[in-house]
Amino acid sequence: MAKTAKRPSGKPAIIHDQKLVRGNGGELHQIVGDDNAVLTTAQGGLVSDDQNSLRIGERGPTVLEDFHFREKIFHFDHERIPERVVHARGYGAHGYFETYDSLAKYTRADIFQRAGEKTPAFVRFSTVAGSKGSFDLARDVRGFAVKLYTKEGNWDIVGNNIPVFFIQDAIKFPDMVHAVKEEPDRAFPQAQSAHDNFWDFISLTPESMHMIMWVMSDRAIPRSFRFMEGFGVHTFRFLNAKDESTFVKFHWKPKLGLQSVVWNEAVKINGADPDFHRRDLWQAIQSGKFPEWELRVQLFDQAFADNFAFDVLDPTKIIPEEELEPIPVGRLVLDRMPDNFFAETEQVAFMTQNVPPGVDFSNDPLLQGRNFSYLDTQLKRLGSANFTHIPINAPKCPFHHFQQDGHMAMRNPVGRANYQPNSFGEGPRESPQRGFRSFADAEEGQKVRLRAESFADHYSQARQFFNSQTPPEQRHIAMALTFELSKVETPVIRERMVSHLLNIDEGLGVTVAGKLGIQEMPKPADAAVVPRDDLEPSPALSIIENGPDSFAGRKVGVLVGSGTDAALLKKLQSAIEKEGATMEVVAPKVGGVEAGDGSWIEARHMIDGGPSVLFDAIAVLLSEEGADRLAKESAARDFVADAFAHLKFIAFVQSSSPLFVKAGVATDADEGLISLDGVSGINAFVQSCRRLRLWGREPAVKL
Ligand code: HDE
Repeated sequence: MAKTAKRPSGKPAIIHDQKLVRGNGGELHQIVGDDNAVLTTAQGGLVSDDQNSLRIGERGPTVLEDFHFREKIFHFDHERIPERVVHARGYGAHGYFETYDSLAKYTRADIFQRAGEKTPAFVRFSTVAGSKGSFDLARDVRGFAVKLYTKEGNWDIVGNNIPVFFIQDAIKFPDMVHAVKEEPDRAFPQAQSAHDNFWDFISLTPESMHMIMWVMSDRAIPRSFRFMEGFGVHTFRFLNAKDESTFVKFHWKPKLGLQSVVWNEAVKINGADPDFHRRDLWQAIQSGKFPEWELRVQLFDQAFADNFAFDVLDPTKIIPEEELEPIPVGRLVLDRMPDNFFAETEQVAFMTQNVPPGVDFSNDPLLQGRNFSYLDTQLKRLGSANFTHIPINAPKCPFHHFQQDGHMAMRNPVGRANYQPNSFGEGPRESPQRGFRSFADAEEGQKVRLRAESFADHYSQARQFFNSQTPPEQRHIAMALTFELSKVETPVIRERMVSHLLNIDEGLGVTVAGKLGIQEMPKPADAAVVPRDDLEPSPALSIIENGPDSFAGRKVGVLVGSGTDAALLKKLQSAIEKEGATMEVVAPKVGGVEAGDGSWIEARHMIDGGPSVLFDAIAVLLSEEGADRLAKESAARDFVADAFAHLKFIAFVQSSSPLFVKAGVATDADEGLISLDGVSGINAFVQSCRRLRLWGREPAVKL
């Protein structure tokens, strides 16, 4: 008999007699926490004792016939599947894509035919180099993989938060990944590119220079998944009903704008909360603040491609947004966490070759290689050719094929004919009209192993990227390079890298060489093509230039102690929440503190567990007595000193001064310190916070 129950998400679902619940995606989950259920084996056998294995006498050996123990340990021993060879650490969420307007002129893909059409989606964000248990704020590229369950099959846009890549040909991918991962003889460093092998490979691979500029920029340390862009990277094709082709590049733009952390902050976040990005996404979705991105497409024809300064098939190049404006075509909203991390986020299988009719590939050699790799890797990881039987990977549209059997087959064809054509009138049959058709491009040429000459310019767009950054961002690139290369123990590798930097920007090369203490300046690297200096800066490439002028989605940490002004705290909280931001209280004890008016203030963190790196701005609301006490605690002093060093806006009441004095931060140091003692203090603080950081402070703190 079936009955209904509350799922964890609060939605009613059917429970079968087997105590299984069906998730929104069709997944079957066991119910845990049902008081009336009797524990069983996986075979359904009722268990009488799960605390003691079966043994001969109280102190004797365990017997082989203990099938319950055997099954339990057997299953536990096999819980792990191989982690992804790259992008092992990831976090996913469900949502939907909503189409703005029909794009029928360009593509016959069903998803783009009707305005307002909603398509279910699953997105997985990831770091690349670290293993599954590494930390979130590694300096790294972020994966941005989107699975769209369209009515004509799954479409995966398996992108990154950076629009270019390290290499031009997929055949170099294993070398590149080996080089960035931990060194094989010592198994460190993990989740870090700051080591000899990586920079050795990079310095011997000039085509990676444009990507290196991006990875050394703050793009590689995003504030959270919600504040980063996504890119399809390669040039794809749209095909319309007449099979006419338009080239297309995909860009995801976060509604909340771009934001990153600073490096010193990243290092500390990794210690304070290695799950910083996961927790951020979890909290945003659980509190109903659904993250959103707009899909924009750069559309162009063959004539544009022929006239563009670089080869549109080269994945180390962008088409600047100022040169070809991306057109908004829809929005992606993430509104539901998976019910089970393993079932969904870990088992989801993204594949670049999953495209619906109306979307097609270009000849980008990286994309061509990826189309081969992603199927292979799923078999390795998920262990069976039937990985599409796992609900997260199954299409949500009707599907009919004759594939059968194999390990863990969950669905098999019924009926007699398991082939076609057949004489029994049993379908399915192919449809030349509705089915996928490739663009009938005319291809000819000799079979060669050659890199196109049009791929040979490795420095010009790296220079353009650097020139498009604001001064703080340029400083960060120089400091990131210095940090990374300072971890390289082989001097010749450091020098070789500097020789490339000189081709990108002489000042950058000289600065980095100076900071590394290189005595004799190397010559600029030989360049196959002389780097161009006529490319216009592209403001779209700067994070700071694309700040949101809004504090929505951000978080303020407020330090309180005994005697704090509760009324002021309340007013501050409502002003912060009015901005669409959130507030968390940090106190000496997590149980909270007694306010000046005798009321009780609940805390979210104790001071050691709530350092200011977890927040976008802070407020310090201490009574004089509270400030005197906390001035003796290094965690409290760091709370203030770090917020100042990380260029955050800091609100305070004058009675907190003793703590500021001990933290070495003058309350009148700059406009980023805002007193809440006056009537307009709260307003001034909240308005300043919209700027996210006070970049003007940076020279004073030398980040
Ligand atoms: Fe991947 N990549 N990749 N990659 N990639 C994988 O597939 C590969 C590349 C990207 O959240 C693997 O399922 C090759 C570019 C993301 O599950 C594997 C090449 C871009 C994810 C693989 C590339 C990406 C992967 C490992 C060079 C940005 C995580 C596990 C030609 C456009 C997807 C897996 C997820 C994962 C191969 C380069 C993005 C081995 C051969 C360029 C976001 O198949």
